[in-house]
Amino acid sequence: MNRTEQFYNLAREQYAELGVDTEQALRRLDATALSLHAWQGDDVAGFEGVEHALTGGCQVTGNYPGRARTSAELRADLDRALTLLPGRHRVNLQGHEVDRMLPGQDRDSLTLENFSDWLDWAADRKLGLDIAPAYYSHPKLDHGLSLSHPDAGIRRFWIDHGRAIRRIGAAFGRRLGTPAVCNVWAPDGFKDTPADRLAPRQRLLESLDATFAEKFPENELLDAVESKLFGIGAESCTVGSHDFYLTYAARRNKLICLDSGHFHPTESIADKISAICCQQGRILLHVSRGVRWDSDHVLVLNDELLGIARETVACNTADQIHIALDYFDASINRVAAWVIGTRNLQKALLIGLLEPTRSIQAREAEWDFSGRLAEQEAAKALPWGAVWEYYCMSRGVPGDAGFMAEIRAYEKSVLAQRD
Ligand code: RNT
Ligand code: ZN
Repeated sequence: MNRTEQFYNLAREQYAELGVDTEQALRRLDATALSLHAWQGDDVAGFEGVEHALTGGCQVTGNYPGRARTSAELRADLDRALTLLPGRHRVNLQGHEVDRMLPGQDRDSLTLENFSDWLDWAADRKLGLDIAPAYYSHPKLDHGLSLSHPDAGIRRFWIDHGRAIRRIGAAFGRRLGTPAVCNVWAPDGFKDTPADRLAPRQRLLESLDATFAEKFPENELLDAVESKLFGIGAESCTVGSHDFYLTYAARRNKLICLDSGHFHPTESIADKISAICCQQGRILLHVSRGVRWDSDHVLVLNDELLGIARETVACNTADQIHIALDYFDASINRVAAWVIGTRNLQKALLIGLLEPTRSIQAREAEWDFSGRLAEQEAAKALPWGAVWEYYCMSRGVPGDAGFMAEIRAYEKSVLAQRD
């Protein structure tokens, strides 16, 4: 028996004394598929073969060598990252990360043919695929507006783009046997104080209803709508605010996408999860890390992430929470960004799964808030790291001390050859 197994057995005993079954926790972690955001690998640039400036507030900073320039390169990088993550996951695409564009084609006329290599790749690996329309970085994002633009022709273009992506997502769901989550996030907003906040929101509402008019069974497609507080160039008003989309999602039975980088810096989304789930709401999480104005830093194991993971474990009783990652950092190795961030999210979920919740809730039920606080704080010192390292080893992936060597080797042999 090696040291990892020895440490795990001791940890397992300690948790068992607290009524926590570590094997059950690991089985639940195995069953928690995370949707990996492909766009960390191409800096949200897409592969349309035309140079669209990065607009809509998706600011990617850094120029670390080795960015994926084609969907094939992006799949190679994702393959590498996935081999360093325990469990089986999903991959999340943007609507411009196409395999190819056909002559004369634009985003409003995309079909499955534009993503056929992605679908074959996912099917070969038994991965789920999610997808999102790309309402940004395109000339038709005009004066910062897409679905809420006053020109009906521009709105029609973006409505057709969203309708096309939903059809593609439903085709993913049919072939892969797991519904594609199709997340609508439109960057529409105003840099300075708008003269009219109502009309753009009325137009967004109509455009969304037109986008979602075509019905698909929920075993093929799940629609989500994502709110945002502000973006670069949309500091004064975001048309699709949280108030707008939470209402829309409840009225139209859509998933509400909570991006943890999209709220006031002191506002955590952890407390929103139970408030939505207790009303049969369904949630798409975009787990990210906001740092000052940037909503998209690589995840670190901090209190915000621990809180989101704990609440997700506590509320996800009927798989109504879909967990995706969403950040982009071009200042470090992009495969390392995927692996470090995703493993941190898995650690946070494991810590939530290993919490001696029954005992802590019993203290609360007895109004023993002193005991509750003592046990909550004591839980932080439990040996979750020994369970994590055993989880990695037993699922055939390197532990925390081992994965960077494999990423550095990949950088030397593949990424460094690209520029
Ligand atoms: C933008 C939103 C959105 C994007 C992706 C690329 O701030 O978070 O989810 O990150 O569409
Ligand atoms: Zn997001």
